Amino acid sequence: MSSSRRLFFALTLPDALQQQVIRWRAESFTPEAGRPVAAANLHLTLAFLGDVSAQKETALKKLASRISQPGFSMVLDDLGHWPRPGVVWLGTRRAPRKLLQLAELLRSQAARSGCYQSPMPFHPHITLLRSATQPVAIPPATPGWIFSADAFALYQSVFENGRTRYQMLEQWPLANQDNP
Ligand code: 2AM
Repeated sequence: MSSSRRLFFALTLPDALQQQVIRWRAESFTPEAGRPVAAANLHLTLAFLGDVSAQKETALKKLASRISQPGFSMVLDDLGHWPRPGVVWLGTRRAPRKLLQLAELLRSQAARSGCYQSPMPFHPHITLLRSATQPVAIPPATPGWIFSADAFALYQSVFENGRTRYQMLEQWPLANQDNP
């Protein structure tokens, strides 16, 4: 019998950036704005895969290991609120082409492997707050952090004790980093 896991490909926030973002978030939003995402759960999803069988997971890992894409940097200079899912997010006004190419590659490989693919266009973002269904005062600007991506990872979404935890299953390097 094969079990399935809820999976997604994502970029991991480096620890230093993670800490800067959560400090700024605590100063920038009131507790009523929404539920802060745990620091360790901050990530940028490249491709959400839904529930994936063990067999498909093995195939996806093999495909991911063959990806040879360059690293990139982006400026985190955009903020937004999606009231429908109730999400406040951090993103970029200038998504690097290399980021879009990596996401497209993973999304198309996932679709070809028979995984769920969101019909929504890719909008790179890091979810900062959840349950943000009421109007939120969005700060006019971010500190403009630079997010350098030199790897991508496969994560499992684990729901236990009333909490969601994202567990990294495997990570693959991106080739030599260059400018945004
Ligand atoms: P979110 O942060 O905007 O909610 C793990 O749940 C990751 O996959 C999160 O980054 C989440 O995006 C994303 N995700 C969850 N369900 C999704 C869906 N149906 N389509 C696209 N992305 C999804």
